[in-house]
This record gives sequence, structure tokens and C-alpha cells, in this order.
Amino acid sequence: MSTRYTGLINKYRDHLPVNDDTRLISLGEGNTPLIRLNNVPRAIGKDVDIYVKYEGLNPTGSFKDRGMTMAVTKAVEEGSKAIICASTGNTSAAAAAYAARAGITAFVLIPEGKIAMGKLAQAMMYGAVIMQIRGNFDEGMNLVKEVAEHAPVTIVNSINPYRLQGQKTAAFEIVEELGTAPDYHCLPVGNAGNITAHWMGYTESHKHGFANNLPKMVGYQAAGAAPFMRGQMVHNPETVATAIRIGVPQSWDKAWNVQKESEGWFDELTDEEILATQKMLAQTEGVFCEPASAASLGGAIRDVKAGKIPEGSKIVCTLTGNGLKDPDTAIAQCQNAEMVTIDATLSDVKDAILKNMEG
Ligand code: AN7
Repeated sequence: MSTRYTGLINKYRDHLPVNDDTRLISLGEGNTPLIRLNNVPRAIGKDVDIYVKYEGLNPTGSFKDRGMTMAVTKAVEEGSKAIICASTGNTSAAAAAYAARAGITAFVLIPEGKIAMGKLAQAMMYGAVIMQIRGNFDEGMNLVKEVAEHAPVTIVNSINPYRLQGQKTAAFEIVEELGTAPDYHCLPVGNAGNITAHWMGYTESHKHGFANNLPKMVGYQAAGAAPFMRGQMVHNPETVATAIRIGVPQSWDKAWNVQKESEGWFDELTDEEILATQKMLAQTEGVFCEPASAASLGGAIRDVKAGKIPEGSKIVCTLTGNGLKDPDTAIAQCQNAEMVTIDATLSDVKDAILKNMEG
């Protein structure tokens, strides 16, 4: 029997809404590494197990692939010839790729000038029809909902219930690897679809007896785009973490239920904290995530230090997207990087080495 990994729908088909005749639209998504951090717990001097689920290693570089394989598989099964989404970048990249794979059209609405360069390159390269709107994600989302009533397109934002079905499989993978659910699961929150999907995954794992515990779910937002902290929608969201520059979360009620049921909480981080965490993770563990993703780890570290997450805890932080998606923000943060320009001579190279070995 072949053991070739062919994507998360095939692996978890007994727990997903497909049957034997369904044509699966897959790029081998899922099965991402759960990396145990070594240097971070040591640096903060706390006895905690912190794992990062590196979703940036999905085919288009973010967790969106988990939901998109499912949403596009069902759209094709139902006869749809086109999909549409509003996006801060990653959903558009995933929609474009899976539409290409399926041989259908992807329409994507993105906020002009506010998506990371790698994500724009992806949407262009995969051949989506791109509509840059003079407006933000929330305005784009409203337009998508409206136009879907007038045009033959399937919405593949996370209001499409198949998206969350696909995304719940990240929790299945974590339970399989740890043999249990973690004590705390921390995620960045924008539309709050992913935190909702993970809770679905954990509760299903629990119901089927794969895990005998449930995690507390903790959601971290960027301070300039933190409706869950304000207790109301935010009308002009702003943050360097453009992926989560969202003021009107589409899974608002669902995420509040997750918080209550799991006995978790929401919190917020400043842009400075987000960027500092992104850089620290790259430089101390060799893991490069995008800014939004770093909110999960930055928040977890702060809550561990404060004792809100007690010592002895097992913590999983989802790193939702790959750092390569946003090279501009990365380079802008590293202006003091150890980079020198020298002549192409042995002596200059040797001098540079010796100078940088000092101390
Ligand atoms: C890297 O692509 O909403 O709370 O349009 O790209 O489930 O919305 C992206 C969201 C976290 C937030 N991290 O997840 C989009 C979009 C990254 C993201 C989130 C997003 P949700």
C-alpha cells in the first residue's frame, strides 16, 4: 500500500463532508511540523513546553490551504465555475492556487497597498482576477457578500462552512503528535475563523476519544485592530500585521462562544511587540513566520511571564503564515543586520570574519 501523503481531506475523510466519489482538489496541504521551542523557554526562565505549529509550510505558505482545499473541493462538486473572496492576502493566495488546480476562476478583492508583497505575487502568478479596492478588508467582505447574490460565484471566505471543516484538521494533527490536546492553544485572531475551527477540531477529537482533555483557547489581536478587546467592531483597523488588519470579524459570535466554552481569553499586542517577537523567534529558533503569526507566541510568552499561563503547561502557538510572504517588513526591521560591503578579496573576507568573531 502506498504511503504517499495526498493532503488532509484524504487523511481525515471520515471526519469531513466528502464521499468516495468526491473529486479532491488538493496540493498536499496539512501535515505541518509541530516544532518544540528550546531556546525561548530557557530565555524566559520558565518551565513550560511551547510548541509552534508551523502553518507557513503549507503549499501557499499559510493555514488558509487547509480550508481552501475543502471549500474548493465542495464548490467544484456543486458545479461552481468561479470562486470569490475578500482578503488581507493569504486567503487570496490560497483561493488563486486551488482555483488554478481545479481549473476554475478565482476573483479576489484586496485592499489597495495593504497586502504583503509575497501574497500579491502569489495571487498574480496563480492567475486570479485581482480587484484592488480603495477600501479595507471589511468593506471588501461586504461587497463580496452582496455580489454573490447577483453573480454565479461561490464565496470562499471563512463564512463558507467548509473552510472551518478543513481548518479543524490542524487540531487533529496536534492531538496525534502530542497524544493529548495541549493545555493552552494560542492563535492570532482576525476574522476569528481559525480559532473557531481549532476548537471544533479539539472538541471532535475529545468526543471520539483521541484526546481526553480540551485546551483553553487564547486569541491575540493587534492593538490597532482588536474588536474582541474593545467589545465592538473597529472601523479603521490599522496594524503592521496586515494579515489581521480586520475590524469586523466574521466569526464574532462563534469566537465568543469558544472563549467561554474553553475558558480562554483574548488579549492584544502592539505592533512593536509583534515585530520584536517575529525577529526573536527567527533569531533564537530559526523559525521565520509573518508578523501576524508572531502575535500568538508574543502573547503566550507575556502570559507565561505573568503567570496567567502556569509553569508545567503544554502550550501550542499557531504560526499561521510564512515569513517570506512579507519581505518588506522583514528587511525594514533588520537595517542593523550584520551586513558589510567589501571587496571580493581573500583579505577583506578574512577581516570581516575576524571582526565578527570578536567577543
Ligand atoms: C497569517 O487572508 O483573513 O482569525 O483574508 O493571514 O481565521 O481570520 C487572513 C487571516 C492570522 C487570522 N494569521 O485568522 C485573509 C485573512 C494570518 C492570516 C489570520 C490571518 P482568522
